[in-house]
Amino acid sequence: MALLIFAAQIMKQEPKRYLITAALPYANGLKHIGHLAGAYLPADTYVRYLRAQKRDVVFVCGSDEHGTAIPIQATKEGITPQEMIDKYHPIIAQNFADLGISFDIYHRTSAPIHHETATAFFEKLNNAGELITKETEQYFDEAANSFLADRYIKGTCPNCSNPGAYGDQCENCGKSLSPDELINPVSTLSGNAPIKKNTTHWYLPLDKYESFLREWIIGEHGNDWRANVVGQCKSWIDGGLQPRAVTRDLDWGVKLPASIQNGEGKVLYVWFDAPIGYISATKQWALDNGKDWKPYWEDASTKMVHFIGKDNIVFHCIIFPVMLKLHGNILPDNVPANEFMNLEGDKMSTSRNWKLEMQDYIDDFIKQENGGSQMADVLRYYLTQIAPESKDSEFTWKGFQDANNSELVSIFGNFINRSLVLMHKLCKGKVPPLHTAILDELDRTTIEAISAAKDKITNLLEEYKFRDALFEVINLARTGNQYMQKKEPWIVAKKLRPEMGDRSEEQMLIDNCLHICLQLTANLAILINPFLPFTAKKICYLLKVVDKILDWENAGSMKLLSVGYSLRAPELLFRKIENEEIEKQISKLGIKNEELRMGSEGLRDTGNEIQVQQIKIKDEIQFDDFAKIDLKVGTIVAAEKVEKADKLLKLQIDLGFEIRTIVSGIALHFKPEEIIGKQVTVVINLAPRKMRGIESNGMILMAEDAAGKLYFVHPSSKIDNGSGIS
Ligand code: B3M
Ligand code: ZN
Repeated sequence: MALLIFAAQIMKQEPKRYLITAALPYANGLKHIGHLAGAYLPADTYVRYLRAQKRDVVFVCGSDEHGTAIPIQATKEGITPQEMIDKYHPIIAQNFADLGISFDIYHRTSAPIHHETATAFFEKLNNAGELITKETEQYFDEAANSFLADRYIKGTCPNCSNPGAYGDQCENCGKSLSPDELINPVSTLSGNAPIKKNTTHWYLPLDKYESFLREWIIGEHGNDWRANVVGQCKSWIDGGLQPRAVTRDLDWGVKLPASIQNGEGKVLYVWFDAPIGYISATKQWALDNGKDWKPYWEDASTKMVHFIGKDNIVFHCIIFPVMLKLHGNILPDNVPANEFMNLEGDKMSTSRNWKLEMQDYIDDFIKQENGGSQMADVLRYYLTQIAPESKDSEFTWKGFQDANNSELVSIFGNFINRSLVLMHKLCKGKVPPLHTAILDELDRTTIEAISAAKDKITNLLEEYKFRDALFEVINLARTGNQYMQKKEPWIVAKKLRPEMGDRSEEQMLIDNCLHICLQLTANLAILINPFLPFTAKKICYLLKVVDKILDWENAGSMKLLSVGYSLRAPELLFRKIENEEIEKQISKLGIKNEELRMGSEGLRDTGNEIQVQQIKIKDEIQFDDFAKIDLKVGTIVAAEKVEKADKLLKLQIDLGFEIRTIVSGIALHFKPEEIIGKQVTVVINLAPRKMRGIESNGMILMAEDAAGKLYFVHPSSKIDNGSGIS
């Protein structure tokens, strides 16, 4: 009993230091706002809050540069894996910086310190007998003379029937897979069905740790971790854990140490080495800053939190914790994983090009500002407001515009702007005094609302409820607006009698109102700072106070601005977002889909016009690849515009044996009525795809001339619908 109480006391103690990690993105392409909203933005918000609390915190992230995702994408781009990671690592790092993601280090898993750390980790576990080796049959591509690890093998997902699932994961339903689970597996190297061949690998015997994991996750953290995280872990554990291979037959990755027998030609499984990347990043950060990295990973008084997306839960809650436990490290205190964020009615996806990349947003909104970062904060605001904390959420451009125009501009920005304008007009540009003798009920409740908001926001941030916390900040600004609206200092000013000077009751009422509004403004700077850091800085500038004021302990104070202090002339914190800007973004999504449909980089929106660039010749294919495409003649029997998508037409195509719905990106080129009756060539066995909520079942072929004009491809004379083309 005494021991229990003691343990509870230890648990309540404030951690001595914090180690915050955000999932290491693969350096194989640009990252989209779904990634940003999933892991990086909530992590950054939390870290900024901790820093404002003056806690000892290190925030680590970096590029994940191993795994089959890297060489596969490099082959597609016609470059080496090394060239690819060297290309994307700095771009992704800069994108994060432009959006205010304040990592203490953005490291790389290709760094020598990481290779050393990961090999030493493996060696320690292996030497201690914690790993087992097994010889098993694995898929092998004879034509390519290569084992088919992870993404080198594709097939149908046993869970959701997605025909393009990878050997390690289905990107459609998020299920983590092993190659053996795929239905109809195919090598992505040659397109052939693979054979099985014997090979030896090292395994982490997860089955031995089922009861430890159950006790730790469900027993210890069943109430303080998010329900979706606990739920996913529980179903994994209930399903029975199997030993998990932690090595691969590949040449790209962290090589097995020379001391390991039969380790030649093998590398660590990417999901073994990548989370160790958090450790090597901490080591590098410590080296760069003259610190000791060890307590962050070894001392129980460290609070470690992993911010990730839901597809990474099993790795961070089951596999990595077992590795950490066996290696003698601390375990995470929480893993606040987010669900997915959809975009305009459809799942965000890199492979289908349905996404908004950070880079696109930066180019279109932030670079336009000439050095300002107001628009970075607008994105941060909207993404936090719709954060998929408990269920999938949806980014829409209309929602983005509304969040900016009706909340940031009309509530938050408006309150601060009015406070400054009126202070300049009615209080000679100086912070007016507070006349306590005449404070009324409304003044008092408004003052109380400030410290109440601080308490609520603090508690919500401690519980990783960023959406709700941000709502409370805006609510405080709303309270400020209502207060000012009720006090109407501009009306009171009309009753001012000049002969009374500053001592008239009217002036004192005005003073009190603006004193409270200005102190509230300073409080808003502190409370908004973790979410919208650029805005917080701008408020400090307007109030002529140093950033030090943003320390969290200052929130709730009514003495942040000294009486008589002169403030800067007001400047708008946020600008209105116009309909045209939003429409342009929506139609860009249409163009992106069209690019994909054309299978080339042919079309690019350059802002004012659509330009045609040279079409690349794609890689050579075998006849068998071509023969997989089923082409048939059909006739367009109905066509209509797709709502809110300038580029898309919804077509009904008569194929003789059935009428198909196909969504096609040709609306800029043809009016619906002029194409009815036209014969077209249809790819009829293309996997169905949703566009704007409409399922498209195939694709029509189009030819494009040098000027970008489109033409239907059809037989030289009308023939029966359903006729084959080969
Ligand atoms: N690179 C997968 C991903 O980007 C993987 C995360 C590693 S975290 C250690 O979602
Ligand atoms: Zn699936």
